[in-house]
Amino acid sequence: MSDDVLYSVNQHGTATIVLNRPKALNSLTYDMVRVIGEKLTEWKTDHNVSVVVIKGAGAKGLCAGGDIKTLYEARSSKQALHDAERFFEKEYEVDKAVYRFPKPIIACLDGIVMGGGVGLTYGASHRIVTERTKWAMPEMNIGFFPDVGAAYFLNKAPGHVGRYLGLTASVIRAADVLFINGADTYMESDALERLIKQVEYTNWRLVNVKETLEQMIKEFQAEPPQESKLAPDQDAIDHHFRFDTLEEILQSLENEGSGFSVNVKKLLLSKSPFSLKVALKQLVDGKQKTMEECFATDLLLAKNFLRHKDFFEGVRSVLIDRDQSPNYEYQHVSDVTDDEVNQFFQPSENVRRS
Ligand code: QUE
Repeated sequence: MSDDVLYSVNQHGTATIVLNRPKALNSLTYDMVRVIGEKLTEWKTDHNVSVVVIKGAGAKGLCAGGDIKTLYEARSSKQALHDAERFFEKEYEVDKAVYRFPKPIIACLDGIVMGGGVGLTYGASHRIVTERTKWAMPEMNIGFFPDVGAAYFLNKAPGHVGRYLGLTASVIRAADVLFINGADTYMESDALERLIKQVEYTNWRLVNVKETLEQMIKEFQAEPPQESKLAPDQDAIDHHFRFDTLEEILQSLENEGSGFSVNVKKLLLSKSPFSLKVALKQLVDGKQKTMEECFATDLLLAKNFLRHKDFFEGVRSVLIDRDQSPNYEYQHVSDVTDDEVNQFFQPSENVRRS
């Protein structure tokens, strides 16, 4: 067994999961999500575990997402395609297990928390952000779509801010993660380290776990250093992103012509037109879905993207060749038909391919 994920249980009832692939920003492999899933299943009913801590090793942060470089292999081998499908199945299963976990989970959203890192921690009961937090759903940068349950949790953000974040892949800081309901508490990174030490030293067998934990977190809690950037933009975001088609959103941004709308339009036009349309439908449909239904849709879409040119072009241009000039299948959103988008929400054996 590799040590890409570390786990431990101390004698006082604190269990810890450490994502331990710091050279790859702790991006998640199949073996990592498998081990996390096994431990959560075990700890759910283990009377020696009262509290779970999830954190990342190294200075950069919690987790940059999935191990995209390995997923990229799926383009050239049947075995790699099968492995990639298995990764998404296990990853989403573990994300769901975090939502359902019956004991407190403290998620340390310190530093980079993106994509798969967001998915792994969104369902945790006590999510803590710091001055170092950089949070994003960055999948639109690689011709993919905001997965790991984003159609569920981005719809928990105020107004249409979740759509904006998913489609533009914007990076946000602590105050905004709180604003979109992606975290529960702010504290300084140093304070978070002290909190976790105190959690580890506490004998959870002797106390009311929930009350004691919440009292403890309160003692370290502080006000975020920067104000929310999204809150002042929310009226503009809601105005432009209230539409259910990309054509209308882009037209609305064009009509306005302010600095903000020009920038947002430019951002959207840098993405795969096909990915944009699939993601918007996923997020619109997600409003009516349960968390579990959102993950089921994500699995279907992930498997279809593993068979679509734009995902590999996106990954190639950002992480392999780093030329930042993807040659996506379509040039304009108007070239992508509703029929093709709708087809993509069907199992892969039903997707027509050219
Ligand atoms: C979009 C993404 C990811 C990304 C960049 C994007 C992602 C991901 C990584 C990543 C970064 C550094 C690594 C690594 C992976 O980058 O999901 O192995 O060392 O994991 O624009 O979705």
